[in-house]
Amino acid sequence: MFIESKGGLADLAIFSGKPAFTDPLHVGGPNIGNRERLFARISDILDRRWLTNNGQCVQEFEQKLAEMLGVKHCIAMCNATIALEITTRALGLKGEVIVPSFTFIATPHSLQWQEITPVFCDIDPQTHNIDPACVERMITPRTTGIVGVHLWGRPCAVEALTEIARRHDLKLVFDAAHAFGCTNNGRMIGSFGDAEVFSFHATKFFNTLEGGVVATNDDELARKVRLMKNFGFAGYDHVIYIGTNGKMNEVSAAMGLTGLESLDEFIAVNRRNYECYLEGMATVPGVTLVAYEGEKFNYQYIVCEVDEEITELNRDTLIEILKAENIFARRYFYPGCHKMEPYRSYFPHAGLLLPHTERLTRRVLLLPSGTAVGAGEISEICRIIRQAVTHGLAITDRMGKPGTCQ
Ligand code: T4K
Repeated sequence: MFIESKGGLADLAIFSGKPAFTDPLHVGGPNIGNRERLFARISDILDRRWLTNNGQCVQEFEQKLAEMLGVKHCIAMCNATIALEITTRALGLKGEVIVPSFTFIATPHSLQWQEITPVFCDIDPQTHNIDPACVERMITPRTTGIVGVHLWGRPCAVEALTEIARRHDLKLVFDAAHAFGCTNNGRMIGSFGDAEVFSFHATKFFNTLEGGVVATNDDELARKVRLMKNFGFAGYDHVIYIGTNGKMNEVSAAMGLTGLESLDEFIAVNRRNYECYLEGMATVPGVTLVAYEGEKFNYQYIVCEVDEEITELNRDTLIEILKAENIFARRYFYPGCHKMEPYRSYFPHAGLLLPHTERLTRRVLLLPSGTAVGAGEISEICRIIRQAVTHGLAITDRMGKPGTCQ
């Protein structure tokens, strides 16, 4: 897949060298489980002529997830964004809800969509997760809940947030979109707070094409979520609640059941890739890999922080260099939700309260991983980054400082 090793500065594709890779390498390249098993399941679905609406595969998938996560209820959904909307609605959240700005835009959008105000909170620069001390400072009489995000699959401060929620009588939801298969204090993420929401989008290491799941131990909440994801139907011709359509279809559930059978393998590949990156980056000054230590992780995201003072190379310049080589690195979650619409218009000064978020959005870089990437590719990616950093100043002089590329 890759063509040649890079030597000097002139070899870099950005300066007209040959790209290192013929095919693009992506951050979110999907993992595919066993095709025969998947096709057999889809064939059964077609034979049964039951394609959605709480079919056999969805029921089996929900049961397997609940067993794996050690939680009473798992409700499969069409995606995590709708799952977050339904969960926060079913919990009766209104007014203001505290969320990190350093997250995917779906986290605040799921609230704003219901005219709940997302109040952006700063993060702990070490963990990249919402800072409980900051959460406490943002609470007002209008606050009804907190949505913590387990960013990169690293658990946020679950215990501290639980205590704050208890003390202030707030609901606590975790956006666990990144955290499938991960633990907090040795316990599977999925049963913390009032509910946790996972994403099984194609770009996640475990996917159902599109999909998500709400996990909760709360019987009443589970009942409401089930009603709401099915238009509020409690039975034929019997609607008792306002609802929407959040259902997972049978083919997605079949993909999920098949993926579960390869879950350990997906995680092993991610872990091996992460270790290859650790080794390859060890000799790159100014580029630090986010650490996965002390818990069970899925290792799906390879996250770097670029310290421009050391690299003498802007993070965005590095992205351009990699792109020319067919390495599609990403700068999740630039520029921070508070700087995207409608929030930047609603809260033009939010950044003043988010210094760590603003700093991190200028430093973070995600590198390709997953089953489409192996040790050879990673070694080459690291070599290119090392090469670029070695010539950081010369490259910056030659290219200028983009800093504003989208
Ligand atoms: N909360 C958090 C914290 C989240 O990160 C997310 C989603 C959500 C909530 C909401 O979950 P969902 O409602 O999506 O279930 C992607 C995903 O679309 C999004 O699901 C994910 N987070 C986010 C972190 O990443 P983009 O804008 O980066 O997607 P896109 O289309 O650029 O794909 C990323 C890369 O993956 C591409 O460069 C190419 C590759 N790719 C993508 C797809 C779809 C493939 O190789 N094959 C594919 O099928 O948002």
